[in-house]
Amino acid sequence: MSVVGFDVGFLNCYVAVARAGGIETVANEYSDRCTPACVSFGPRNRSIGAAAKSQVVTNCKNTVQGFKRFHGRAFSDPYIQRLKSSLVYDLAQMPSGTTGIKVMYMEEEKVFSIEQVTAMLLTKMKETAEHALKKPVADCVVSVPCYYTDAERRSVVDAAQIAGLNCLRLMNETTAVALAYGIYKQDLPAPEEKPRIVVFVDIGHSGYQTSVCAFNKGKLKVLATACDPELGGKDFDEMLVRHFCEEFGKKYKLDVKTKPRALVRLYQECEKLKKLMSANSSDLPLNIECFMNDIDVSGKLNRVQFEEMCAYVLGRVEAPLHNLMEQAKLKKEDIYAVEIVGGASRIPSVKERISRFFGKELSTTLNADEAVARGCALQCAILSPAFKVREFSITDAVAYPISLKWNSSAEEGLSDCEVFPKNHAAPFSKVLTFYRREPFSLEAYYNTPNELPYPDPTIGQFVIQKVVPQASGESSKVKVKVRVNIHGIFSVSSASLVEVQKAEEGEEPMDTEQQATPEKEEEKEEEVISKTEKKSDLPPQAKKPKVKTKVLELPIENSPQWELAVDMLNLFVENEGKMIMQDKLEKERNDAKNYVEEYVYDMRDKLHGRLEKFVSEDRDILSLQLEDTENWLYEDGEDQPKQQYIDKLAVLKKLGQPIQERYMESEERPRAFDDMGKQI
Ligand code: ATP
Ligand code: K
Ligand code: MG
Repeated sequence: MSVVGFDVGFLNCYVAVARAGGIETVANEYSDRCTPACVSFGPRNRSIGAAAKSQVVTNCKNTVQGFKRFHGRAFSDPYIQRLKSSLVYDLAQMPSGTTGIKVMYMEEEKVFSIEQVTAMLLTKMKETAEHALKKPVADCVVSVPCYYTDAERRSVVDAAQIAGLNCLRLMNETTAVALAYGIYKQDLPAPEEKPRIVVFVDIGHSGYQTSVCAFNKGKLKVLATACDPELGGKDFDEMLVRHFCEEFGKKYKLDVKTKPRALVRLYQECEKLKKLMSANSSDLPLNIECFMNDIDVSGKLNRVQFEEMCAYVLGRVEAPLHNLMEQAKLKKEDIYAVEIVGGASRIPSVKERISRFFGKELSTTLNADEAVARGCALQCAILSPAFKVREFSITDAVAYPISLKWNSSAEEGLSDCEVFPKNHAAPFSKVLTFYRREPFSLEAYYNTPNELPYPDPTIGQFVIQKVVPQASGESSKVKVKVRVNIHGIFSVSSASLVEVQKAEEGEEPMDTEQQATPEKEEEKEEEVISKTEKKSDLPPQAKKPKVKTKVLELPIENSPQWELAVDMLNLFVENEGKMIMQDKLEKERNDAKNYVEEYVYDMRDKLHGRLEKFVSEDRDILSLQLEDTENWLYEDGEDQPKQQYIDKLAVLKKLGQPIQERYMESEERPRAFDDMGKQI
């Protein structure tokens, strides 16, 4: 059992774990708690995280970042098509129609699905967690933006599976933040008291999310969420890049957009400048040496100018806040605190606007970068039977209203029904009752297409199979359980047919309406089942003859939109395993090479230093060998199988060993005498 939370950011990822001492954000192999969401492909291996980020400029075409928003999207999605032209790397269509990434890997052109790419990132984060916990990691909680739709969520669950993780919950980022806020609060109102209302704002690199939550002792309930999935730090970078492209065009006659490498460098420098701008209002320089065509470029900017050029972006900060308050039907006075997190929440003018909207100072009591990961780890601890945490119940909210439509009897045509309105509590199950004689199909869809971050409102098709009429020829009562599960994903989780076995004399036949009017029973998951059973009995007041019924489980054919086929998923799991192995082998090969290199430099120094007295005629042989090896490393030895390096090292050590031994002996000798002296 592992207790781990992963914040998979658009730009920055964080890993938090639970240990005896509590929740801790852990550092990667570079002692950095932030792991860049970046994967780089090379001729022999992949690099992931910080190692990949360092290749953004040198290996730009095969270094992939900014892929978080590709999940669950068709390649033909206008969002993907719009982005495609501005990306340095290539996108491609997967056989299923979803989005893939085209790179050169192992000297071959490869297309990886978005699930595979995110899995690679998760593989790295899993290793970071394993290193910290010193044991294998599987159970975890992974963050997703609260505006993610079903297809996006399913895609991330698949990615986790490809990385060998068991994702106990996909957690909305703002909800993770709310949990990190609430669980340690000792002074929350008692359960029967008026709840404490807190607004959470997370503005990261790609997206802007807000939520409003009600807190009582031991529980939190998300009342509403409102987002702008296209507003974040990157939009500010974009404005800066646009500005400097123009400026350098005029000043140096450079067309930056034609050189991907230069453009990538400009983005990096603009992001740095933007961050500096948060702390300084004076003129700040931007200098890049050898930017393009051997030209050094420079420019400068101050905060006032920056805010002017970002006026449009800043103007979009308020709309989701309005929307949020409207949905929750709350007044600004009802808000106890506004907690902000996410890197871009550090931009002074962003803070100003949010603060002005609520007419109050913002709270920054949470770690702006790590709160999401910490919240996920807390959720994992709550879900894990192996870990004791304070009781805390979390009720999330459905982001987009979900409807079902189906074909009623021939005359009636299409019927539909909203099963989960916006902000409905989640996870949640409902039972719908249909009267049918044959298998039928339900289509789930989002009924507010304008709100959706992508064009297709379809969630999926669900066919209730093996439906047969009653022995009497009447329609059968079919109970269909639909739910929004713990990941926030809609599904038809079960279906059953109520078979009337023996109707005793004088019994009324069961409802004979042909029309499928769904009858909703709003219960939290556990209770729904018992209620269903009771419902299959007749109402107690009517002293009608007893009807014996039998409940038959019905198979359901699930076809969620953009679902990754099982055989593909299995293939991806297998391939990820192979790539992990390949990376490991390549690392060992590199390590073996490094050992040779280290030995060469180390011995050469020592031959002129502390070993000098202990070399005899073997010195020249060794010196020559060291020199030869050094040359070899730069030429033929640059790229050899691991064994070659091991053999080379063995040859050198064979020559070096006797010298080292003579030195050790002489070092030991005086000490040996000392020890004897003491004994006497
Ligand atoms: P998302 O939440 O959209 O998936 P993310 O979680 O990767 O993205 P964060 O790490 O929260 O994003 O924030 C990164 C953004 O914050 C970047 O645009 C970064 O430049 C910006 N940022 C970080 N520090 C500062 C700062 N001091 N001033 C301005 N912007 C900053
Ligand atoms: K982050
Ligand atoms: Mg984030």
